[in-house]
Amino acid sequence: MNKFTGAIMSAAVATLFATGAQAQSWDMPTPYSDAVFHTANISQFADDLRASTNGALDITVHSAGSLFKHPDIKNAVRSRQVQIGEFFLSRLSNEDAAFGLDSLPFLAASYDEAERLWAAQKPVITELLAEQNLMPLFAVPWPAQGLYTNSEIKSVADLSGLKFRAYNAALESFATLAGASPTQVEAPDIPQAFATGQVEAMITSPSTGVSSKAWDFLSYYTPINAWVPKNIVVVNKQVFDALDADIQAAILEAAATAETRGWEMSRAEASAKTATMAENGINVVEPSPELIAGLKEIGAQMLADLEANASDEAKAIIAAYNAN
Ligand code: PCA
Repeated sequence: MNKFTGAIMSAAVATLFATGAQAQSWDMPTPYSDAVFHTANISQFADDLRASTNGALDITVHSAGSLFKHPDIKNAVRSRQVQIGEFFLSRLSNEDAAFGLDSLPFLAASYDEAERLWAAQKPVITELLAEQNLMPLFAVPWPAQGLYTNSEIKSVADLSGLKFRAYNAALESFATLAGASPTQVEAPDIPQAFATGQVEAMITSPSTGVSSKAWDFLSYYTPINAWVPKNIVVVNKQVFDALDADIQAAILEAAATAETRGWEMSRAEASAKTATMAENGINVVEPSPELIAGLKEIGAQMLADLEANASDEAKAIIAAYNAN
């Protein structure tokens, strides 16, 4: 091949791979296992984008904390070690209470309330995350959080002294106010933490009860339905801003679809996974009015503490939420 035809061929190859030349391979760490609906939703999001961009954006999902541990995912996206990632939104409550409002007991306890809370949170959180060069793409709730124990819990007093698994600061406060002793344990480590006696009770969704096979180490589930916390997917803003407009549009479209699909999946999970637990021998016991009244007192205390110390942003979200 002479120089001339070589040059023509290179040009042809360059044209042929015009899309390929800009093809992006992204890594996406997530905290939860493949058995969890959030992970299924995110895999579908990645598939949708591979299809809608003709392969120009190829996202590899690294589930269950396999690439980065949950506490490190946000900073991995921030520092561009990865382009995109998922985490439990209320983990960031130590940065600003605005991030943690979906984990306050009985502030927003149904899906409809959770939707209204997210509408109030989203603009504020978008601004706060932009300060860290992060951009939210979509947020999806877990089913309402219920109580898992080894004996029937009739009032808050029955929680006293229990070694309690926690997943964020709000749940730690909640357990402490109930007289229990909280320990932070990531979702994939739940079976191990119960097996070794590190913890003996927890509050989480029926989804996580089933994915961790709660029936192997717990016998009662009390659907107190106290809050509806969310996972959020964020992309590095600098990475996003550098993309071609058509890829950006494809991402925003797939994200909107994933948010709608995720909320639907979550709603369907709540009853289906509670039924799975019952089938596997867990006693599903409706909470007594006394238990709920005691838990609501704790929630009111936590809200009062939060309002005494919270940022103006967090207070504005609560005001906007209550005004609707
Ligand atoms: N499952 C996750 C977060 C909330 C939930 O329902 C967990 O238990 O870690």
